[in-house]
Amino acid sequence: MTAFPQTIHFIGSNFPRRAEISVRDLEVEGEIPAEIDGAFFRAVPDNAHAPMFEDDIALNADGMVARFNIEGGAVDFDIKWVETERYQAEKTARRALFGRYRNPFTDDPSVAGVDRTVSNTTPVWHAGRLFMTKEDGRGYEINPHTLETAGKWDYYGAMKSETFTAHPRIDAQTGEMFFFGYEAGGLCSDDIAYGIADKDGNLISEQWFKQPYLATIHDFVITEKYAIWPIFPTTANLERLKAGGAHWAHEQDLESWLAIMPRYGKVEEMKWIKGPVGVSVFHEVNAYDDGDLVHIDLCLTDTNAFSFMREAGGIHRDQREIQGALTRWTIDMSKDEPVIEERPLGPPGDLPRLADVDQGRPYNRAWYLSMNPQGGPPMPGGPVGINFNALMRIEPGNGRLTVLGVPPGAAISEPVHVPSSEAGHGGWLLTVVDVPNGPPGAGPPHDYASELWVVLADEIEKGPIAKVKTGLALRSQVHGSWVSRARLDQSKLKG
Ligand code: V55
Ligand code: FE
Repeated sequence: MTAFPQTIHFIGSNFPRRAEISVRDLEVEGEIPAEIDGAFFRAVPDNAHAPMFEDDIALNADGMVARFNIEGGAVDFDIKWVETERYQAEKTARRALFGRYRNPFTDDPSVAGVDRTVSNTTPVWHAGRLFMTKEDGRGYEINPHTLETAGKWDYYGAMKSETFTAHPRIDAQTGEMFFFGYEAGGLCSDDIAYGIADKDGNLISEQWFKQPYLATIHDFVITEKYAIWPIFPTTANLERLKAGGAHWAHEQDLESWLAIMPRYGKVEEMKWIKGPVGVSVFHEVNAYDDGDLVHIDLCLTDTNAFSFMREAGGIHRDQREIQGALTRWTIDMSKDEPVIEERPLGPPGDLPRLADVDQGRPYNRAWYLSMNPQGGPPMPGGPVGINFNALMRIEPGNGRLTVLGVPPGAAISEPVHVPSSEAGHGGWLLTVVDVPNGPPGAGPPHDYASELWVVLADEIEKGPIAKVKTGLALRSQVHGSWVSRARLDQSKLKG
């Protein structure tokens, strides 16, 4: 194909942009507090080439790394391709050579054995290095100053896992990064690798264990005592892949699992706890210890939220009929056979964020995206195909909920939290809002304008205190990360 399909994966804010851009001194409406000094890195899937197959999906697009650099109230914007092995092979050929999402059996024979990962999911900062990650491969290191790709990261050969999650968890007090890879032993292996990197970025442990079925494990959680993998029944199947089919299919009749072990312990100490049947979670908010109790807060839905993962499992349900809630699972680890107690915490939604210092510890606020039914028809785009249109702040202790609305028909993407050093100040959120109405008569992708909103993290209902006008209609972000100036200045790679 040389033309792009006209499906939800390629229209609205998923319209291919395919451009590396640098813009200095974006227009700022209002004033950005001087303490907001650093970089907001964003993972943006985009298509370097039209896909090989008409039914291609947004999760399969090449990774781009974008950055809003904020300094002295001024904002610069940059976006560049992550130059993966796959990107380079296709660049040379001037066309797509890799076929369906996570299915190498659909590739052009010329790229057999070439690493397929696209690094399109999360920018991760740890120990002075920036990585672009996707769960089907290893991360690629990016120079945070130039956005150039430095190469694949394997801890100087120490890491054996072939995959690295897009959702590692960093303990802000110890500086350690806890992470895992699933399908760690290669395509459709049932191995999970659990790794810890110390505050200086050295791999200090890697242990492997097996999962009960071949699930997609997008995220996990840590507490001060435990590492925990919630496992949901969206499964892979090698025979289906060989037949050219989907990597993932949701299995509505299969139970979920919690795998829990001491975070510095041995995988032999793992406890397996059975959970509800058929449910799905992509992102956990947080988890923490409360005496012998462990609370795990999740963005739970009653089936898989991605239509193509449902349909591959023979589940035909309208996107708008999917039920869910921000949900707390509590287990009592003093019991020989702990069970999951479940209660709702808040309205449905996804893309949760936490202040870095709250990771794995008792916390009293979090933010996530949701759908406001009064917000007008949602803008198409994003990984699922429909964008969120509301940002929520929740206090999990008491259920207090506040909402940041956006203009009718606008889309909002996952925020980052910027802490303040002022006592009692909750810091800020930065989030990209895509506002309908581009220049008169302009067609896609110029029919909306992307703005970076600066919001008081504890008073989101008051609306933005500053808006940065990019003058562009940006393609949908997946996840983002905030990196302070102090950290950027101490980066391992220099500008
Ligand atoms: C997700 C995103 C992915 C992926 C698997 O948000 C799951 C969930 C952007 O890529 O490959
Ligand atoms: Fe994610």
